[in-house]
Amino acid sequence: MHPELRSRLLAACGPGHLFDDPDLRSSYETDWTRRFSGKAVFVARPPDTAGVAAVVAACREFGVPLVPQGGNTGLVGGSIPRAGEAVLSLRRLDRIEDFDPIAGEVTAGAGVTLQALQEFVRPHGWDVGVDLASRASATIGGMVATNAGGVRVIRYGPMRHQVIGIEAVLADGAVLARLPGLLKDNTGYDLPGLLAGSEGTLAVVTRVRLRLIPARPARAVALLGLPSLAAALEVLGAVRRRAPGLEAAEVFFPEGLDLVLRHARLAAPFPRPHACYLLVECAGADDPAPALAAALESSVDPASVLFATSRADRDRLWAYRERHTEAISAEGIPHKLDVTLPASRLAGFEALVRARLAEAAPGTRPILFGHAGDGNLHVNILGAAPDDETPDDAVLRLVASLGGSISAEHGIGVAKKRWLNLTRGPADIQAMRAIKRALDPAGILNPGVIFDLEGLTPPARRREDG
Ligand code: 2HG
Ligand code: ZN
Repeated sequence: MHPELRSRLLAACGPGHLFDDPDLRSSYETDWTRRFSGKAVFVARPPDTAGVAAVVAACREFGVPLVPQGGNTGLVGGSIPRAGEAVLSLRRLDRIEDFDPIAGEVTAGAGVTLQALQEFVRPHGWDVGVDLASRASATIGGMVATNAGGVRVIRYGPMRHQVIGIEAVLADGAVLARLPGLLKDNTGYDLPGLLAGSEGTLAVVTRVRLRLIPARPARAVALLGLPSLAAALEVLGAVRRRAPGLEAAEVFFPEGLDLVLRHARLAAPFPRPHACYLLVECAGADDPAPALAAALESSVDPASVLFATSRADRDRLWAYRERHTEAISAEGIPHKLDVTLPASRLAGFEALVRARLAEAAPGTRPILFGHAGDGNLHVNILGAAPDDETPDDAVLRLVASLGGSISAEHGIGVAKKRWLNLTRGPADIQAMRAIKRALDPAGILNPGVIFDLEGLTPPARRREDG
């Protein structure tokens, strides 16, 4: 590293927070799937926004591209280095500030984990609108940068909908400050909305002002065993119409449940297996259990439904769904295809995708699960070599042909950029490229994520001798 760059980075990060030792770097170099990894030239961990701005400015000057990283729970290779980038870790920006218990708003540093924020606001009667299984590690900055979804999108929308203000460092080191979070503020372009979901390619999110939702401690969960996904969607329709406060509607199948039972050492939920499982959760100010039970009464066999209301019992039912990712990972390195289908095509998609995979990539094992309420299925595939894109191609083309999206909530990263044009037209891609060029002309921020930009390469490194 150029000595001047090193001294500027050291000044920005402080001792012990700039390292290029391979042992210290390694946890920043592989993503959660283990399918994507790359060497970082160094890892910089600044403590605050000024430090992030100084790192970005110095790296731009010395031509070192940066990969912003939060909790490194991404699943599309978008938060780990690929070809000579440095990792800019935001984890030290972990302050929770300016909590407003009356308006239900809070400001979180990019490195605050979702769980830490939940634990901070819940005792005050508030909650965070987005919740997901990786809550202990996923950070608010990363969740905004990827517009994370999770299990409550049907009720509260994805992360972008929670954001009312953003502070971010632009590619030249300038700080974009839109933190006050006025609910009504039509003053020019909605830059916070643009940065949410930009996957670290346009700016580095440093702080976020979030709107909170009222905590709803009265909750009821039902887990149902059903003969098909079509039957599960029918039951879900009845719950939507009749039960108040539906917050989550998740599905999984026997092949995934078997992995969870084995790896998490859990007892099977029902004495006999079912072709599809539906988990629904309702929440409200009053106990939602009676209304949920009534909504299910006429459409399900009582022997195939389990109810839970206490925290411990609900967690026990949720474990069958939430532990899918880790159980699959314990089995091998999966290909993860996170797709949305139009509601009317979701049930048919299950059989189609299994058949398409059997034909295009025989011997691979599909494991399907996901957020039935918003048409989002996670097609995990085991048994394919990490660099064999045959199964990915087969699934994503099928999804596009059915009018779906090739990325529901995980982003494009590097994993899906090859297929961006399946569901985004030329004018759309052209506009996105123009935005990238305008905001990051030197290509310093997460290059190679979402798309490759010809002619937009980081500036030549300053020579070692300066
Ligand atoms: C979930 O819904 C996450 O649990 C992870 O989005 C999905 O592992 C996956 O494919
Ligand atoms: Zn998900």
